[in-house]
Amino acid sequence: MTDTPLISSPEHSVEGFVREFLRELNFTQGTVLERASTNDTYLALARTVRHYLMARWMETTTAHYRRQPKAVAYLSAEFLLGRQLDNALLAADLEEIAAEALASLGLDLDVLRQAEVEPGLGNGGLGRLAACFIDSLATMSVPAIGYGIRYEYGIFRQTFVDGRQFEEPDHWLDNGSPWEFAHPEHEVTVSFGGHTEKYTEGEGEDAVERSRWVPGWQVLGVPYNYMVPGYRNGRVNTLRLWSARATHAFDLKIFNYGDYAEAVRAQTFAENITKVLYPEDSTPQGKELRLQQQYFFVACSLRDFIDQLLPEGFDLHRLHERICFQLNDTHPVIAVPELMRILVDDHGFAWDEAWEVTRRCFAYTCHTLLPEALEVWPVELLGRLLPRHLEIIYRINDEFLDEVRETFGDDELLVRRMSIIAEHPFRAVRMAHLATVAATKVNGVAELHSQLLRDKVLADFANLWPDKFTNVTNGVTPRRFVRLANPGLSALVTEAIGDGWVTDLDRLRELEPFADDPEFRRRFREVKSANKQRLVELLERRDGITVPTDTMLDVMVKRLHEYKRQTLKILHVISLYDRIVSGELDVDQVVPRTIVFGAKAAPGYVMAKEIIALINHVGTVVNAHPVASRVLHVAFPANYDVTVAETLVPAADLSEQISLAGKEASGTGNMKFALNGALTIGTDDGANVEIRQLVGDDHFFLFGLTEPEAAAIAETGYRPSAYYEENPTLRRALDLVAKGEFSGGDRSVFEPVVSNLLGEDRFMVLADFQSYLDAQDRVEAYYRDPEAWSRSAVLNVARSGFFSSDRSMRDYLDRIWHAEPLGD
Ligand code: B1H
Repeated sequence: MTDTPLISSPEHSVEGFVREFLRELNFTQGTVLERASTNDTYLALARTVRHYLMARWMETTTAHYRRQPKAVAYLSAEFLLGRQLDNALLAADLEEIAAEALASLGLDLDVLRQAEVEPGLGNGGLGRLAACFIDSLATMSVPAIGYGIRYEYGIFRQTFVDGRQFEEPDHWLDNGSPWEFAHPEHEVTVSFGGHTEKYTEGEGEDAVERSRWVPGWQVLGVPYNYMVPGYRNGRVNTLRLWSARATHAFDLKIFNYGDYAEAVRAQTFAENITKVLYPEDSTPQGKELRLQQQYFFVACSLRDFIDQLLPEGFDLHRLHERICFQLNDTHPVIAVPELMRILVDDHGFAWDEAWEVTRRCFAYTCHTLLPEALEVWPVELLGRLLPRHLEIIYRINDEFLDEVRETFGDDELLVRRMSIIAEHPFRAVRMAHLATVAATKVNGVAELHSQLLRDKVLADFANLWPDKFTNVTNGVTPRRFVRLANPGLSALVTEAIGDGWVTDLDRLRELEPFADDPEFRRRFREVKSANKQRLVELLERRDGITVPTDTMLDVMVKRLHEYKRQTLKILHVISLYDRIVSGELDVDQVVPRTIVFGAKAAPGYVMAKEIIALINHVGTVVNAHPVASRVLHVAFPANYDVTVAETLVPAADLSEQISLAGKEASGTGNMKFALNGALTIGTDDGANVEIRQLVGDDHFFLFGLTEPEAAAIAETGYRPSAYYEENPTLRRALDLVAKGEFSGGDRSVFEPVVSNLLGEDRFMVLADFQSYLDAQDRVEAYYRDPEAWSRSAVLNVARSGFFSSDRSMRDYLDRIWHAEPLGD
């Protein structure tokens, strides 16, 4: 790398900003202010902001290359970034300058903000976590790079037709994508298919048998770089997302045969690899294209790190001194055999030597407990797509099982349980086992989750290698989810304790005394109520939904999954409705609530889609009822995304975190709500456990079975119908659904939902129903006392600093990566 001086950033002033903006509008966008569309001005604005970060980006990149510190590569099939403009303005300290500069030109920053289409390159918590983590790493000056996939279509756009979910493609790139930098000159070739062959290397005494891969077809990976700006610290890290292209050789050959149509088809085939994000959250489907995606981005990323980021001639025996590849769930685990292949086949390492290096370069984060969520790849498929990798996996497994036998003796049941290869119902590679065998560390994402991993899901492995297992509780970035999303609260907090909390969230503790200050509480309530007003306006503008202002805002937003139990929430609504309509509850005695749902269902998840329809239909009936609608309102805006979350979370009073204990690995929405001063109603699950410990029992509404209780019931045989028979309130609520109250009298519509609850109810909704209703009664009583409620809300804010993703990153650095921030 040369020492050419960097061009300095544009002047940090209103005049400087105006000049740069107009230059962009005129010379890059090719238009004049008078004729510019909103999209033109948005693009010019984005590029202007980009320029302010550019010099820092180049400096950071150069410093990493020169100093070669130990770095972290976060490998993730998803990065759910959310909008970029606001975050970039904040990081570069340009919010006020930009607003003023634009105003001087007759433009409104708020309007331009809304022109940005968010990149929805993730499903939910796992993808958003990756985005929070790279934000924190940049803010903490840690040398880090994110590697992932540039999907041409992100998570689908959800619409409702007659209350049912329909999916439409997400055209996020259509209006141009000002935050990315394509580098086709750094394209990487990725191979697939073909076969392996044995050959002998050397002669006589020195002869060694080796295997090599003769691939069948190849594609190119083109890197797209995204800036990951640290918060006002002069650092900008990189997120590198890969896009697939056809190789020129491939189509040229076909062109030469004169088959133009076939050549174009080949191109489409290659480019399909990064066409679309698989919209499964928690339940991966074993689709061939998905394995192609996984190998594609991992192969590109390893090649990139080794060939581009390491100095020439670097001794790969020392690779672990320079990098830790963090595996975000099993999606990138094919990187393990890929690194072995690179070392053994491309660099001539002996097997043991290569394994020694490989097992020191990876760490694995598990994000689930559901057995159906543990990825497996049929051997048949893996062998067809990646024959050399399958060979390598077999050998890793053979040696691993030898170690198991050495340690535990010939316990064949144990060996079968631990094997990387499953035999039933078909021969398949268990990616979680492969990851666990290869990783230096395996972590869960909340204390309870990590404990259950050690005790249940990966217990045999924890026996073998107790020190391999650790916990890092998830976190969320306070920049996006407090500072940007909640300007009112941010200003109030900063006035009270200064602005150090933005990068040191533990300092929120200093707010504790303010919880007892009536004036502070009054202002806190004012902020909450202004945030509700913002939400009401958003729902009106975005969805044409009218909701009342100044009611208790009760929010459940997350992917639709049976284990998360949106059905429990809707049964509560139905029960309230039933008791109001029947006169059992005096409507004047009920605390008015607005219940907001946001949830996408995986397109093939039939039951989840039925539940969405049920929520929408209940909403329609409740909202139209002359009496019930005085105190109850249900809103279900379609296409919940990061952008909506940013307005919804700060407005919430009550956060619904009601999964069956032992099923939600962590949750991160729960943290966002607590940090924004919502009280949680929740089970003893995932990170709820830690939230409750920190904020205190008096400021958290706990209900439901504990994990050991639920496990014991499952063990002895769970009979949901018993709860139905014994509990008249529950019976009435379910009967209303069954007899068609919410489906125009048609009993067949929601029959599958009802019979599932009465027959199987895998996640014990009925068992927790009464306990949930009782907790909701406590919520209602408490909410009547605004002073007590807002005191608890302030304490939630003050005591939730632990849930900063900066703290998560510190834990990863100390417990797993053993890397350090880059000094000046
Ligand atoms: C989480 C996933 C997930 N766990 C498969 N597992 C996917 C699994 O595309 N796929 O196939 C996508 C996502 N996502 C979530 O991770 C957990 O359910 C949450 O509890 C947790 O907070 C989040 C982040 O750790």
